[in-house]
Amino acid sequence: MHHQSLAGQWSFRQLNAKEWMPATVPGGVHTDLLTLGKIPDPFVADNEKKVQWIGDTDWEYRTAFDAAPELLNEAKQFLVCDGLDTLAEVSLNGKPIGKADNMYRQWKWEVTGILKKSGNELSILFHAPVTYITAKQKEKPLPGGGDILGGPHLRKAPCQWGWDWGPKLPPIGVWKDIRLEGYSSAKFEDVHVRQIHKDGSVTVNITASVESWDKSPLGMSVTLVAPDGSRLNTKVDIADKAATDIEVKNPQLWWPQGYGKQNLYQLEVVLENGTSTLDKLNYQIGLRTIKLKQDPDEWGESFTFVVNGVPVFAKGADWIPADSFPTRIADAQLEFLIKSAADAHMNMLRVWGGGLYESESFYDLCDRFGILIWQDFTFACGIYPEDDAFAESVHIEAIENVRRLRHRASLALWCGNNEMEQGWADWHWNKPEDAANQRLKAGYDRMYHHLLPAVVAAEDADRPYWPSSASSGIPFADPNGNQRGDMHYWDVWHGRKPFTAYRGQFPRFMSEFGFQALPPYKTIQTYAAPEDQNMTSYIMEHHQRSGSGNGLMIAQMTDTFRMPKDFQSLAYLSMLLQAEGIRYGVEHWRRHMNRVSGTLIWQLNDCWPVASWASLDYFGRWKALHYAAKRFYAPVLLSVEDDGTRMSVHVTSDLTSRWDGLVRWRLETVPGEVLASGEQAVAAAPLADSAVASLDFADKLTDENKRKSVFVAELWQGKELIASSVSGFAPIKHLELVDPELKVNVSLKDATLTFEISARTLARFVELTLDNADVVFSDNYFDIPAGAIVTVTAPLPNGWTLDQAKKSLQVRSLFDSY
Ligand code: BMA
Repeated sequence: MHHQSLAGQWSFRQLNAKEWMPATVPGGVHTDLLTLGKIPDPFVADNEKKVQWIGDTDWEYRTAFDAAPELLNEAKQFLVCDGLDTLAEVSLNGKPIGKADNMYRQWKWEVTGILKKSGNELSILFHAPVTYITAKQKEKPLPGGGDILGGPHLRKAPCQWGWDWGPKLPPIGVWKDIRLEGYSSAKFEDVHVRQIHKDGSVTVNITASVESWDKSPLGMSVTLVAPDGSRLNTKVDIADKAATDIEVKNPQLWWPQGYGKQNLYQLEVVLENGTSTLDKLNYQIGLRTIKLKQDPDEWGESFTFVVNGVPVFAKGADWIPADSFPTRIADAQLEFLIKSAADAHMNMLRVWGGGLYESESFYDLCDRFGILIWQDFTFACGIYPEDDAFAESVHIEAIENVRRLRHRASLALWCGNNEMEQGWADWHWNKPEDAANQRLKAGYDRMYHHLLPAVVAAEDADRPYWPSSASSGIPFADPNGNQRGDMHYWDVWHGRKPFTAYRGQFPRFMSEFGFQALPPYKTIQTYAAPEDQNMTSYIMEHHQRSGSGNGLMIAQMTDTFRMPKDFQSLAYLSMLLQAEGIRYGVEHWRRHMNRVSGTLIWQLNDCWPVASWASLDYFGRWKALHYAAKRFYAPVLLSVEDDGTRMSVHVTSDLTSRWDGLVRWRLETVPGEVLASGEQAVAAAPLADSAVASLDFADKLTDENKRKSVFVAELWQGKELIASSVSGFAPIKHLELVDPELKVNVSLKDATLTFEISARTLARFVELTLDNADVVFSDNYFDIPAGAIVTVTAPLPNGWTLDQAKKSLQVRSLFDSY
């Protein structure tokens, strides 16, 4: 076999334009034009509007190349495009070789006989995607599926048409790898790696089918390399199919983040003919069992992921494409995002259906960091065509992507779509008197209750399929209920309910809920000039896609905080508000972990700089929510259920063995006078919530000192303070803070900065930032009780001195915001 990459420098132009311009493949029109300086950066100000013509234009890409002699020596040559975005016509040496119309499919065309030794020219014509869907939409209007109407007519990422957090910038181009592949006599058609766990040992089963075009005898040889470097081999003869087992006697298991190590094995599967290699595939696998436990119980039916026999409380977030232009996402950027998720103790991400089946690098990282993946098929919030051609295209797309990803240790579940069952059941899509509408509903039923589950059953029988998110699992029956299945809870935010509404919900699995914040001020500066830095300016509203989202933020902000004194304080408060709201929900659901089996925050990341529900912004900056997640997703959680003058202290443990420690609590005033205090030993049961103490301070609190006092709880393990929490008896805005006179002592050792921050009186939500450098602090947006010192660390920015760090440090707390 021989592969020849065709990635690299190409040329492109508007169809029939005179001038060809340099292009990068994989890549796309927007990023190519941007590199050439031919369009303004669409992420700045309202430049997005100035580049809308791109999606209404046809584009040509071409490259010239010589074919490697080794490639031409093979019996057959193929052009393989891992992804074309989206409506493409491909020609080689002037001869049309194929058409594409689904960005999620791999396209493979045989080019034997067309390919020459030298002077080959490959050209790809991309039709304007917006023009296409607009015309289709005129013929047959389909609601939803993106802001530019008609998106469901084309198999292209729904969010690329614009979403309630994303711009309307549908990319166009060769968006994945492109290459020539040559084979002699045979190649793998499909390889399926499965694992059977029994009595402490694991059988890795490899089943392959091959495509061969002569009668030569074939063999398959398999090598499994364990994390410690030890190797296991096996070899079998092949007819048109082959299967072989590798017995792993002492398996080093793979665990999700927080439950154990992420042991990974490397598997190589080789197709051979005597001693020569005909084809070779490599897989990274982790040995573990994964099940979705759905057992009837007193509340309905459980929805719990069980890994290696351990029920896992899923702590995580929903993932969207990390850039509107996915081809420019660097591996380092992906790694930063996935590592940030793991650093905040997340163990699950849901790859949301309005985006992509992600890249190999993405799943490699999830395997490595122990992040379970809930993978939606890529359909969201729309009604899709019901015709056979559409179903067939999706059928192939589903088989290809299931086959590509099913060996992954991290992959936990396949899900049909995002919020479309809700659409039919709850959003008035259903019109029983309208025959055309009922055909679309039947199309829905066929796709998500028959076709896709059949693909998963046939191609990946070891994994659960779930029809939609949210769903009860029973077609069209109460898809967003508390009794069974998963839930999306949007009454806080879209419904403008207070955060306390979260405590009224007991979903079996919360797969979406969220609250927006502005991104950090440094990020706002990249899109809004000083004169636009006002919450209701045209530019700030352009970078807000959720209806009157800025107003929703302000409204809830005035429920919680005092009016901010300036725009920067408002940006800071918006982040605190988001962090506080989500903390409130997650702590409640973790306290009810016997009933609720997971919380996924909408959303982890952003695809451009914008006001959104994300905890990490487009540049990867940690918003206050992400630091809060690091605290509220900790394996041992201290939380306080506040109810008027009553404070109930809980310790919730995701550890598999008993945890011993101590809770210390104080009722104290803002300046630090202790009105009451106590301590209580804790023996936290494994995988359970423990109610530690319930204290009513009614007799200690008057209407007046309620606004001057707080309840401080601390969790100690020996001499180490593990966690602390501050709760009030009045809304935070009514708390009578005084200047905490924050003092910071900064020191440096081995490229790590240490900050010791002390407060004379209670300081709430202390924020540390460094001008001119982005660092992740070990903690941020934390409280400091009166007289206490909090120590946090951060890596010294490259090339910096201690002095520079001291000079660029900015500190503020809630007291400074009004
Ligand atoms: C959910 C998601 C997204 C959306 C988010 C915020 O419905 O599935 O469609 O971005 O809410 O509105």
